[in-house]
Amino acid sequence: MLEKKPLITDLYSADPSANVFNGKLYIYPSHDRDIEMESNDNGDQYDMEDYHVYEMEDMNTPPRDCGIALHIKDIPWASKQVWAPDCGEKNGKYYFYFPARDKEGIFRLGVAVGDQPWGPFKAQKDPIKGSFSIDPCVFTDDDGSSYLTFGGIWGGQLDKWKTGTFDPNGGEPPDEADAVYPKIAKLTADMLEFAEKPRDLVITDDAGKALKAGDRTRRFFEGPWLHKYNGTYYFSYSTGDTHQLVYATSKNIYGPYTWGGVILTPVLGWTTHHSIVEYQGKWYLFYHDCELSGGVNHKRNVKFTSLEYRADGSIVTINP
Ligand code: FUB
Repeated sequence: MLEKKPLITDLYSADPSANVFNGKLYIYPSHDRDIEMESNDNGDQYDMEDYHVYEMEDMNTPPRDCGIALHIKDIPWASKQVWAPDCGEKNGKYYFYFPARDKEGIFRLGVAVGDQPWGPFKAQKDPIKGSFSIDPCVFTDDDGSSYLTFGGIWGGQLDKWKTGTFDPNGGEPPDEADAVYPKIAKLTADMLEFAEKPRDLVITDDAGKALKAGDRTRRFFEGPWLHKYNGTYYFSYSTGDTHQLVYATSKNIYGPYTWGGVILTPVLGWTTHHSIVEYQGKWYLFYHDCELSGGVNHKRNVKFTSLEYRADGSIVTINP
């Protein structure tokens, strides 16, 4: 049984984005390095340099490492920290989205293009124009339009962009103010740029009020994922310092999204990050914890487990 077990055991892996291409499941994780570093709130310990892609035939066979798909030395604009990626497909080409710090130390989003789901991917010369922060998730809707949702506060810098420009002294708003919003932007037809200025993706409580910054067990922190189930959009994410994976739903891709509940209670390790995918007729949650390293925050391992919806569309909370 592979469920809830480390899937990749020869190196550390995290932030799994799982996607199905050509009838096979591909995992796009971060590749955590086996290095000694102190943890801090800036996330300096997540000092990753390359990406591997993994292919899974079925849920009983360990994934196959397809090798290095992209290395930071081949990303002209990046200086360090290639964090959580995702991959989308259009007209037989594969578009690999990733965050990295630029030469000024500001996180930007990049895209690299390949002919196969496993790469290799060739990075564009510059980051996506107007991009910032981390954790891009690409979602293609039924009409073929693709969107990026993205963002992450603290080390992910989203809270330094509240005014629309980068403020190195920015941070989370006071508890009683609205929480920092994750972002959503439609992509151009060639998948390489934003077709619009990124919009706020607002998450509300049941009464329609935007979640407050002090609502730390529910407000957005990082690791967005967007999927559709029975005609409803599900936006899911990590609450960061309260270590939960949670979701909110909407009938409109741009939101507002209404609070839904907890998907996964805290795992071993500080970060929690996920994706949700349907494969071979069942729904799965891909996530990570730090089991292999005995709890070292920046030495994580990817796992998966089954995910269930109730008849009303709500997601059954999973205990890791
Ligand atoms: O892996 C580096 C960062 O840690 C990711 O970008 C975040 O989502 C968190 O998992």
